[in-house]
Amino acid sequence: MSSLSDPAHATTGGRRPLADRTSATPDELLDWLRQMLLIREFEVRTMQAYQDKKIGGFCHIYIGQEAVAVGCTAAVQHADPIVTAYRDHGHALARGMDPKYCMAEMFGKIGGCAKGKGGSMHMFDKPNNLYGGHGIVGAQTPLGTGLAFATKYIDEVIEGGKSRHVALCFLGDGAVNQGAFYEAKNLAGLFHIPVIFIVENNGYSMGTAIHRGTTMSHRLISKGEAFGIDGYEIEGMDVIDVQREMKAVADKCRETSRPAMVDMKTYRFKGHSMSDPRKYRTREEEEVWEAGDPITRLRDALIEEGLIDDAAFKALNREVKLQVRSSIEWADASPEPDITELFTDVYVEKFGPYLGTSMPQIVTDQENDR
Ligand SMILES: Cc1ncc(C[n+]2csc(CCOP(=O)(O)OP(=O)(O)O)c2C)c(N)n1
Ligand SMILES: [Mg+2]
Repeated sequence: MSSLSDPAHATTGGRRPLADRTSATPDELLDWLRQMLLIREFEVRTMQAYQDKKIGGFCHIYIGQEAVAVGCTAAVQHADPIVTAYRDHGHALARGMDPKYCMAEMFGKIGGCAKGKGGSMHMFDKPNNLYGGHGIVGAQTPLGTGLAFATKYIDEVIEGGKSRHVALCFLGDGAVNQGAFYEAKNLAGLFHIPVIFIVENNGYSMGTAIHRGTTMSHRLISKGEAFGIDGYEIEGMDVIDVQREMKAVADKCRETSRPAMVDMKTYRFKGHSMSDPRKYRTREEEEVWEAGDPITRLRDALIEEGLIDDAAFKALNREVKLQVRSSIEWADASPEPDITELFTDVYVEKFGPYLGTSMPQIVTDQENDR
């Protein structure tokens, strides 16, 4: 097991032939590269737009962590729900949100995915089964358990079949200390709920290094084991490894209808939010991680295998730059929400079709033990 201060952490992997490391097709691999480039370019332009005061409020950049959102999303089905925290632009784009809806949301425009009323921390995309974007640290973890419970309920009780979904619930390493997370894990373990808690362990919560704020920080998965939740440690800087290992985790959870917890080692290359002088970490540490840039890794692996050349890489880069540029133009042109929007989407007026149906007969561990 490597640790955050271990340089090998940022530079291992990537040298074995691709055929030994992945069953992904060349088209899939190229798509992962395109998605990571899109997230990177989107975030660079987001920072510029923030400086230009087109974006207000809190804004957290995902640069450095691209392999996590792209690899995890590629490891599951589109119908499997996803929920995440406030560093959420990457998850939205990896899930398939058109960047123009994401950009307009940050610009506070009606064309945004939440009509411009949520902002950077609240990307929401029901058609793509993305249930936020949440600003309160750890608040999404009970929602993750709830989303997985809902899929299990529909699969088993409403449709009378076998549970066949998993939910991905992303959280930061700071969120593992929130009380809500312990309740979410308890119910997931007790009721056999197929939620995968993916801790995007970038080593810091704002300016606090993980070992200063968290017990057992060298073995985070022990915090799931106490609830009967299987744990996995995955190096999160290489999208090929992330997708392969996450697929194995997800396949097992789907098959057994059990939760899992993943300690996903990663690093944010930028500050916590838009104004952060990063005095709590050294430039040397940053350089070690930057040397393991997930985009460079995949690009080099694909070049080595002859799947792309330098010209093709540049063309891909140009394509995403144009896409992001047009998303900014679209967001600029989108009107602001009308004042009447203040009162819409606040309360649910009509409940869904399942209200009033009976609770599922889920057998708990205790009952099994009798
Ligand atoms: C309940 C709560 N407490 C405090 C905050 C302020 N806050 C915002 S982000 C953050 C750090 C969380 O770090 P981590 O979970 O590691 O996520 P990362 O920013 O590294 O992605 C804190 C304390 C908050 N948003 N919610
Ligand atoms: Mg963190």
